[in-house]
Amino acid sequence: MEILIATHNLHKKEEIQQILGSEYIVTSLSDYNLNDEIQENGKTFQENARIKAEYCFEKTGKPSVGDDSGLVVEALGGRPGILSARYAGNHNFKKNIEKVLEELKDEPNRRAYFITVLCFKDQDGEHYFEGRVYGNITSEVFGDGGFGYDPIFIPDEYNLTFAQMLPEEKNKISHRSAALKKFVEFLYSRRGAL
Ligand code: ITT
Repeated sequence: MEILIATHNLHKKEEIQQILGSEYIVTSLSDYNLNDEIQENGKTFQENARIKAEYCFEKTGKPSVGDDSGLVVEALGGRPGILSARYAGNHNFKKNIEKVLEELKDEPNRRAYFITVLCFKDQDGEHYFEGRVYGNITSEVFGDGGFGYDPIFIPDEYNLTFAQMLPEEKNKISHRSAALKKFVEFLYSRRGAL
């Protein structure tokens, strides 16, 4: 069975292929030359994930997955949230981190979580899968691995930021892998029921 992922990011495609295993063929927007800028103008992670999945399904008719992720900071009323990628500058990780640290200056409540929402869409409808990882925001940057807000996020029960961990260590506990695992369980249980 083929599953089309609404991304041009080859790392995302590979990660999903690894988790789904060889019984599934994972394709991405690049495989279909779909180069339109998808307007992620939803108000929630769910809406943005659905917009991406619907775009792929309408263009190709293939079972499709859209995803949206971000960092939710309690003391900031949930920001940067769905604005995570462009909080201070579009995909400018350094500026985005600086803005969060500045806003949290003198703020004792450092609680936050990363979230991923996946939307799977096929001819039978839509299904959503959510993964979260809870932790705390540091007061300065630590580590240079990963991407995005990794250098300022320490997951619960660890002493290191995501950016100080090996990629495989992060992937084991990440919001993205938690959502993907739920999606795989759904695919397997659905296959069992057929
Ligand atoms: P595509 O939509 O092109 O796939 P994106 O950067 O928008 O790329 P996401 O929706 O997954 O990707 O994530 C949105 C932003 O949330 C991302 O740019 C980061 O700033 C932040 N983010 C998401 N997952 C993260 C992670 O694992 N570590 C650090 N930051 C993350």
